[in-house]
Amino acid sequence: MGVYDTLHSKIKKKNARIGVVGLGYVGLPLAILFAKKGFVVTGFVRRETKKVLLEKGESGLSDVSVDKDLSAVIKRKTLRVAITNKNDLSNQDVCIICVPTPITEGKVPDLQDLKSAADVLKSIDVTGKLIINESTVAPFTTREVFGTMQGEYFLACSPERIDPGNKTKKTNTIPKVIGGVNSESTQLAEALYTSIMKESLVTVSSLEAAEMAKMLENTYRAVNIALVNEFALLAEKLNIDILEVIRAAKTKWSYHSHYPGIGVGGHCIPVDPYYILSLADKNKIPMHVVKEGLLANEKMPAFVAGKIINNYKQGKSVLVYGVTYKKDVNDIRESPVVVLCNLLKEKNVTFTVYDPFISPSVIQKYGFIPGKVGHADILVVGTDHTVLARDYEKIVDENTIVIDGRNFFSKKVGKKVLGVGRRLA
Ligand code: SAJ
Repeated sequence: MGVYDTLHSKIKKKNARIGVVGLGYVGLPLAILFAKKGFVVTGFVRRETKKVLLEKGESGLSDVSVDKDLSAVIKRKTLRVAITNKNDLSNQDVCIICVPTPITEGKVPDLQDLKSAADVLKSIDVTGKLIINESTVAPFTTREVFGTMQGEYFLACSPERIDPGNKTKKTNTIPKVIGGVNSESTQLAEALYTSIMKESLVTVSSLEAAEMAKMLENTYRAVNIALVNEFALLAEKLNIDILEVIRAAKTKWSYHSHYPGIGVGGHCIPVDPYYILSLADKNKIPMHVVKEGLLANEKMPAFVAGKIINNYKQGKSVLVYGVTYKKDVNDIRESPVVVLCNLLKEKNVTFTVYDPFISPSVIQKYGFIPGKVGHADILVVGTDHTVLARDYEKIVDENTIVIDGRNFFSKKVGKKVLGVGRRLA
């Protein structure tokens, strides 16, 4: 039997040993799904501290249901955790790469984690293996980074589509795009994911089509958020309520709602478009809409900071409630609220920061003073955590000014609510 048939049979019989490189919010749920389906899975991490936590059933993710599932598969030994090493990797039949692909300070792709994973694979004979890249990259990256391994192997790209904090959309309930370097690779990846998916598999003709689809879907979101942020700035000037306008606009079938706010955070939406911009620049194709959209989003923290400064004077207590990049997650990466807080510090505004999902020590690590849920003269809504609906009553009295960075409040509270593109006075 040839290498293709051998691997295909192993996958169909669930005998294929699966390695998942990177056990974060993408890799860990994926590894658990395969382990729960009966595959023997090895999860690879870089740090011993992370390995110890995972073996104790501690995922570190906001979604606590992951911890329960993790403990079960660790106990059943269908998932084991290893520090990335060539021996264990060479024992895998499938290697799925789920490592971060951030951008540098200079907003260019940072592929060091991806290349580190590839370097280990390059040091072994990958004959008969299926390598899948789930990390978000621009077209041709998967081919460049993983396309020159030793041996007769298979290569596919299936960009992750996780929505952290989303209780309904899970790894296997979101349609999954798959593109292979050749049809055999696509078919093997399809056979693999079929075993865990409850939603459709969307096969495309190449690695690059899969990579480009991910770039388009996330850049679409970034640019449409920018559009509504720009409309919010004008609406505010014209004393028109942007949320009322959106409610009306979305009655049109072809309008897809996005909402203005303090800014765009996370490791996807403000980051991924810079990958396609970098490729476009190399190919001398200007993408003005993308570039300007990202800049428009990046101006939002300063816009909201301006409202705070205009209403602040020394001695007034200011509480920034919520510092994570979006509601009900414990992730602070690329958070626009961090940008806002640093702007306030530059302007000598005294404030404290409270977030139900972030410990005071982490808040201190970012250089801010941890606060608590208690009366404030100015309440700044940095993140619209669900629990704010309960907490705000302890913060707001009739004289409190609310700077609502996420348009959380639908009715006036305190003295007035200054939102983004709306005010409730
Ligand atoms: N945001 C707005 N206005 C909006 C929507 C979001 O300002 O209308 C802000 C959020 O507050 C956050 C940032 O943008 O700071 C990103 O929000 P997000 O809901 O897109 O959150 P993410 O980064 O967790 O996006 C994930 C992404 N998943 C992947 O990249 C695999 C993204 O593709 C999804 O579109 C998104 O979930 C989703 O649809 O929920």
